Order: sequence, then C-alpha cells, then structure tokens
Amino acid sequence: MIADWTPIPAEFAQRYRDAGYWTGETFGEFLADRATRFAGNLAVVDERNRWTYRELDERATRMAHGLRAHGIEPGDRVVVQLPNIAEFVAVIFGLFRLGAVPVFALPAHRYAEITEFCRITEATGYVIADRHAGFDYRALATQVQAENPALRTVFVHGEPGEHTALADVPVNGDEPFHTVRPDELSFLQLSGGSTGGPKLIPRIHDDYLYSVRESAAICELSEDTVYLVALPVAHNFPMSSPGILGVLHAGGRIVLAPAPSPDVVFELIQRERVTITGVVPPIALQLLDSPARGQYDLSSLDILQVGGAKFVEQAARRVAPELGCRLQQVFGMAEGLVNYTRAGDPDDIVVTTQGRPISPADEVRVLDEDDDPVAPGEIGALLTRGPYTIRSYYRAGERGAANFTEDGFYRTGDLVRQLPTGHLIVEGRAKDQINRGGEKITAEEIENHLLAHDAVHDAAVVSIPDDYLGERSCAFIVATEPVRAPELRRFLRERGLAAYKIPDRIEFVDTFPATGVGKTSRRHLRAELAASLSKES
Ligand code: AMP
Ligand code: DBH
Repeated sequence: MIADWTPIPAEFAQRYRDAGYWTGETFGEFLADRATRFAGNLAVVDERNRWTYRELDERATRMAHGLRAHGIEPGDRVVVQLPNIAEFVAVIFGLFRLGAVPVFALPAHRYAEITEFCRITEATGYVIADRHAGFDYRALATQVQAENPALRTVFVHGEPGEHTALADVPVNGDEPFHTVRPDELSFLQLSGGSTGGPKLIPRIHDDYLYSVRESAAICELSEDTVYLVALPVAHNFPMSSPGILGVLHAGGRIVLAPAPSPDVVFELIQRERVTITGVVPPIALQLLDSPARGQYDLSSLDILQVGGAKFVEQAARRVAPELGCRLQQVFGMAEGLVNYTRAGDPDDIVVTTQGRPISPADEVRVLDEDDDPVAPGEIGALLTRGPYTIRSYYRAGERGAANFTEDGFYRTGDLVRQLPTGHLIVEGRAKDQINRGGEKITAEEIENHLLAHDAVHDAAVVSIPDDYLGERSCAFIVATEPVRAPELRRFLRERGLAAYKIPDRIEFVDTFPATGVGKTSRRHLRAELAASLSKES
C-alpha cells in the first residue's frame, strides 16, 4: 500500500528534537495548559460571544465528547468550512482533542472544491454554517454527501435543515480520549497548488507548533496581545503566522472580524483595542485609502502584517506614517517556510523585502533552471527544506512528487532574490498560478473545467497585472462553435467553482500561437498569451 504522505525523515526529526525545535507539545494539551494559567482571561471574541480560556477549553472538551458520540473517531478527517465565528475555534480544538484531523476549507469554496477534499480524504464529517454571505451551505453539503458515501455526518452551525445541529453536539463526558502523538497528522491545510486540482498539506503537531511558537516570539506576542482575524480564519496565515494559534499559545485574545471591510476592521480595532492584525495587500490598500480612517481611534494598533502576495514598496512605505503602526511583511506558505521582517530591521528592509525565515534550520536554496545555485543576490527559484516544511502532499501520488526534490526540498515556485542579511525579495513566480490578491488560482485547474464545455476546443489561463489585486485572471479560449463569455462564466459557476476562480476576463482567439500547441510546454504558451495582453495595453 502506498503511504498517504511522506513525513520528515527520522534523522531530521531527531535533529529537530535535539535542537529543541520539536518539543512534543500537541494542540489539545497546550490549550488545556493555558486554560489553567489564563483561566479568566478572554480568549475568543466574536459578534455574539466572549469566551474566557476556561470557557473555550470546556467547550472544546464537550465538543470532542459530542463529536465522538456522533461517530467521529481518532484519525477521521473532518472538513471544516466555517466563517469567522468563535465556534470555529471550539470545533478545531474539539477535533484536536479527539485526535481527529480537520481539513481546512475556506468559506469561498463550493461544490467543485469541497467534493474533491471529501473524495481525497474520505472525510466522515463536514462542518458548515447554515448560510453565510448569501450562500446556503446546507444544499451544498447534501450534494457533496450524495457523491461521497464515507461522509456520514454534516454538522451545521445555525438551522440544520436535514443535517445535524452543531449546537446539539457538545456533551459532558469522562471517557478519556485517545492519546494524541506529537508526530501524528494533526490537520490538512490547503495549498493553492500549481498543477492539477487543489492539494492537501499534511502537518503534524511537532512541526506546526514549532513554527507557531517561533512566530509568536518574532511578533512579540504576550497576554496583552489582541489579534484581529481579518482574513478567513482557516487560512494558514491567520491560523499560524502567528495567527490564532500563536495568540492562544501566548495567552492573548482573538477577535474575529466577520468581514475585512475597512469599516468593520477599524470599528473592531477601536472597540477591542486590537494590537496586531494580518491582511493581504488589497485589504491593506483599502485600509490606507479609506476615508473613514480618521473617524476611528487606531492608537492601540502596533503591528499591521501584510502577506499572501507581494506588497509593493510604494504602498509599504505608507503604512507607518498613515496608520501609525509598524509594518511587518510576511511571506509564507501552508507547505511550511514562513518569512518575517523583524522588529529590529531597518525601515528600508521592512518596506523592500518579504522578510527572512523563522528558523536557523530553514534551508533556503535559490537555483537557476538547471537547479544550480545562482550567484549571491541574483534572481532564482526558491527551494526550501526545514523543521516545519512538508516532504510531500497528502495522497497526491505522482502528481505531487514533482514539487519536491530527491533530497526533500520543496519547490516553492517563487522567484526570489536573497540579500546578504538573509532577507528574501519575491521577484515573480515560475509556477502556473495566478495570485489574485492572496487567493491562489491554479491555471490548469481552471483550464480543465473550461475544457469540459462542448464549445471549448482549448483553453489557457494566465495572469494580468492589476493595480488593486496585483493580478487578475484571463482565460484565452479557442472555441469550436460560437459561445459567449457570460455563458462560460455561468458554466464554471454551475460546476461549483469558487467565485474567485472564475476568470476576470475571457478572450477568444482563433488558434494558440503555433509554437504553443503541443510542441512546447503550456508554460510557454501561457507566457506568450500573457505577453500578447501586455503588448496590447
Ligand atoms: P500556498 O502554497 O497556497 O500556501 O501559497 C503560498 C504562496 O503565496 C507562496 O509560495 C507565494 O507564491 C505567495 N506568497 C505568500 N506570501 C507572499 C508575499 N509576502 N509576497 C509574495 N508572495 C507571497
Ligand atoms: O499565502 C500564504 O499561504 C501565506 C502567507 C503568509 C501563509 O501560508 C502564511 C503567511 O503562513
């Protein structure tokens, strides 16, 4: 039988333990410990709840007992797709305590993505909200359940319809839980991926908690920290860099924002005396450009983290003077490696680089097309290996192997330059992905969906520069019969593709450039098509 994933090899794991990086801590345990140390301190705040550490811990335990009573067992995968609400935190810690494995979906995901996560993981549970942002997740769940026989139970926050009410799940219990090992699969995080469909990222307690503890230290978190979750909470950035896990580890407070709009963010910063938040570049720009800014007291805000996509220097320079807080750039990936600018870094480094790695044990290689090192300071492809970077995707088989070298380095697909100080500057990308304001879109995934349309002979999806989002997507189509762009967009929506993946622009062409068809790689074809767009503009 083929293993589901390749762990970090034993000799490396031993090295990381000897160095004190991997400490044997688990998610379930650390929350229990904080609940005794910070019992009465507020841990989680949302629109309707204000939970102390003791309350969160009790809720997680009751959730774990209840989920078990509903048939969720240690090792089971459970897809969690919730908006930014306190229950998300209770659910994931309940799953951790039980030894079950959350699969972190985003609220934007629809049928195409969710059914794929369920199929790959053979999930037995799926946790949703009844409705959010105008979308009814219960109907989606019913559809997914029809296709995935392993999916026994759908838990719904709110009105359950034909499913199980999440509110009825928590129960008291005293039967002990299975002992969770620190080198066990703790959850599956999502990758934007660069080939094929979405990829699942297997992380263990030891490796993830190392990055979380170090992130908390780098960001100087303490009991006094108030962290605003502006991005979707299940995303790796607000989860771990330092995110909700870093804040809970440090005994601070999480405030969940229902949406990242400037009014909501400013209002919560003022009301909850927020000290740190993390956003993607388009949201940072919105905060900077919002006329409402002057009406709020933002004096508590110490750090604005920006990451997920390149934050251009001109915008980066505006943060400290205009928002009255420090900027921290964060260049991370759910696969592992995370880079931060640090408190002691000179201003120029903070505004022009995307930071340097968390760990002295993060191995960084900057390579040319033949996999040879570039001269110091030159642009090359970033590869990395280290104490919290995966060695394989989850159940990805051959398709996933191309993303890793023989000696276990992850090919990030990013083009970078490294300064003598170790700081990285992201200069571009070698992977076939569109980074739409931090939301990653795999060209091939969208092309495959387009090719399923009868009128589409061939399709190539490329990025186009955009002042606000950084990039938008454009699909080039060779059609076999007349078809219009709105029809193709509707087709993609009906296939259940997340809205951010629907091409922003659709261009019809008679043929693809001759060199592109079959003879050279699709990468060259995409590059040529993207070049034809920029020539025209
Ligand atoms: P994922 O692998 O889906 O978690 O996405 C991680 C990718 O997001 C990285 O490999 C980069 O391409 C991109 N990314 C994240 N942070 C930044 C940043 N600060 N600047 C530029 N690109 C970034
Ligand atoms: O984009 C990302 O995936 C990302 C950005 C910042 C990330 O995973 C992270 C920090 O941990």
